[in-house]
Amino acid sequence: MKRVFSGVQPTGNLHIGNYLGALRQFIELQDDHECIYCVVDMHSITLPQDPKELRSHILDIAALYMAIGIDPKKSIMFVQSEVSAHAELGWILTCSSYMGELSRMTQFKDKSKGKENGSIPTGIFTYPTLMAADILAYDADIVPVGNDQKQHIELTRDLAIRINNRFNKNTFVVPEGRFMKEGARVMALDDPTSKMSKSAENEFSRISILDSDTKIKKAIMRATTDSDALVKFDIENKPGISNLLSIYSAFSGTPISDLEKQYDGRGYGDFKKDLVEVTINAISPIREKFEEIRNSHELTKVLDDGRERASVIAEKVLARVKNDFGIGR
Ligand code: AQP
Repeated sequence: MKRVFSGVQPTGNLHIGNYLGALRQFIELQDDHECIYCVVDMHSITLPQDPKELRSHILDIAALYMAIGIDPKKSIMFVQSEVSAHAELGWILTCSSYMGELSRMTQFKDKSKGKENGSIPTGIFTYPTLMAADILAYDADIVPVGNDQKQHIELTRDLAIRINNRFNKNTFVVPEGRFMKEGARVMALDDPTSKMSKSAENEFSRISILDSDTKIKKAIMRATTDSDALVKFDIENKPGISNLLSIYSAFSGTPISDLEKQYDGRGYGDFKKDLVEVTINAISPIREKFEEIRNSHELTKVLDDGRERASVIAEKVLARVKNDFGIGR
């Protein structure tokens, strides 16, 4: 069975971009793969977080994993900082990476925008090597993620191949990214030229899985479109309506071309009203399940068990890597 690894940062609650781009794949894969899903809390502290909120979001994300359908009997679920092999392997990979390749990461460029060189946190620079460690620590074959992570997966592959070539051994399994056809990159509702994000200031730029029906309706009805009232997919000239069409298609399973025909001549009002309904129908069952799981004893047990199972795998890989590098005795 092929092994799958992926993670989500607990920097806030999941939005529909995370869900459509990454998490839907997590569920699809768990029946015929060995799946390992992580709450990557060490990534969250690359930028300052309120400690109380962070701890609460870790459990929120874990509960959301289960609420969307991750079955702990089939998949391993755990919290990154509880398995120390991630940090150790992260350092080893940082030592094998180059300043040049890390400087080219677009996410680093975005997150450091507007900051003076001297005050850019080092963590947002080296974050991709920790992400590579997360994946390589499990000998993962497949990494289901959104499109925004493509470059980081490429770096992970480059590092694995570089180290394998250096030692002329299979020190690492070289993983592959897996991306959705619809929803791989959901854009912000207030600015369809940037991706939907948990940490964007405007809460109406995103729809979180735990949002109320009223908030969902408001966010969709005020989403940026254009003035020609034509429901047509055209990323270049009509990025707002194209984004909404992708979301509609991803939730309903209706191809975009069929949606264009369905809403031909009907304007944006009707389209948005139906999109509200489609979105609420898709995410309200997740919200209800989340409420049941969030404070349950079961969640604690699942994460404890996940930590033990993940540690066994990662420690074995780390021992192999340390041996190949010649560190330790
Ligand atoms: N807008 C998006 N569209 C499709 N997929 C997305 N992902 C994130 N945003 C979108 C995918 O969701 C998974 C988890 O992401 P993450 O939390 O680990 O980190 P991120 O990519 O930095 O997500 P956010 O929401 O933008 O968080 P902040 O605001 O904290 O930076 C990943 O597979 C990602 O590709």
